[in-house]
Amino acid sequence: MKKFAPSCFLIAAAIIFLPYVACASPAPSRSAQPAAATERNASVPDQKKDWDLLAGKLRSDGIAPAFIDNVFSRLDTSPTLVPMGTKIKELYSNHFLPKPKKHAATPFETELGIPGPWFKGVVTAQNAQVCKDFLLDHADAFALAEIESGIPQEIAVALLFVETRLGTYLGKDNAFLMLASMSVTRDPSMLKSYLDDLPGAYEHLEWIRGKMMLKADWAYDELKALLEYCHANAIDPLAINGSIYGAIGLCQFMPSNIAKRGMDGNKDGRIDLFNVSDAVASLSNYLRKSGWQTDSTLDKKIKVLRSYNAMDIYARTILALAETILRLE
Ligand SMILES: [Ca+2]
Repeated sequence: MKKFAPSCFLIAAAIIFLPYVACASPAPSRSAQPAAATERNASVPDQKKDWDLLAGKLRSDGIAPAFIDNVFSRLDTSPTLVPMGTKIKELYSNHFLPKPKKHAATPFETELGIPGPWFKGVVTAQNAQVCKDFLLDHADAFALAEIESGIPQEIAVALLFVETRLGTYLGKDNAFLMLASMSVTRDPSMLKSYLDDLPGAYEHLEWIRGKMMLKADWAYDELKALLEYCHANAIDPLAINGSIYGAIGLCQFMPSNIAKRGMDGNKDGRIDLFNVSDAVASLSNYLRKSGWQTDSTLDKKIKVLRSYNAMDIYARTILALAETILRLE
């Protein structure tokens, strides 16, 4: 949830080694591109058959047939291996490869009271000022969200900054294509270009296959949620960009979270995560439902933020940036 030269970029490198991102934005890697992106973006064999099977399954699962047919008839792109390949590399590295060295706290971290690690370059006075200016520009939206959820405004704006640089970096990948591709990439034989780079990968093919099946099923459910949301709100799925794993909007929600935790912040009758009021209300509601309490311990707050994005560094960066905003003159 958090990119930019944008925060996502900051995260991108770290992400590759990070664990599965749970909810709102599995995503720091949204902008991450594998080293051999061109080669790895090779199409999945027999693409037409894959798309036809996927469209048929979606129709049989209750998505409006005419809507599905319209979307797939305009889809002129092959499935891409990037989202599944990147996810498997991340999961495999985290499970089988050596962990990074332990972080040593800097004086700045100690003084701020939020031990790192933090995403590089995010927790600065300059970024805190940008966040503060954004709070002033959208004062009503943040105030209402805080009243309704109890989530401090500096936490909400810091999360938006880490996720999408306050909406200035919303992801460059089509969310529909990413999720659809991930849902049809189910066999390790498809990921040779990724597995060749992972030490010992061919000795753990069944483990990899199991993870691929889980992630493909997860992506299919998210794809269904995305299509249901788009159909209900007359949105073209092919027009929505997002993260490499299909997270969308300023707050980088996974589509299934829109129905569960999305909020209509500006009260116009629909949830639009590309609208500041709706995004702030939604992310605040998400954190409230995850158990945020302002008087919680640091560890508890980290735990709540990690329900939004599983990376420890993600949670610490948001808390440190929020504290920096509070300390501005
Ligand atoms: Ca709205």
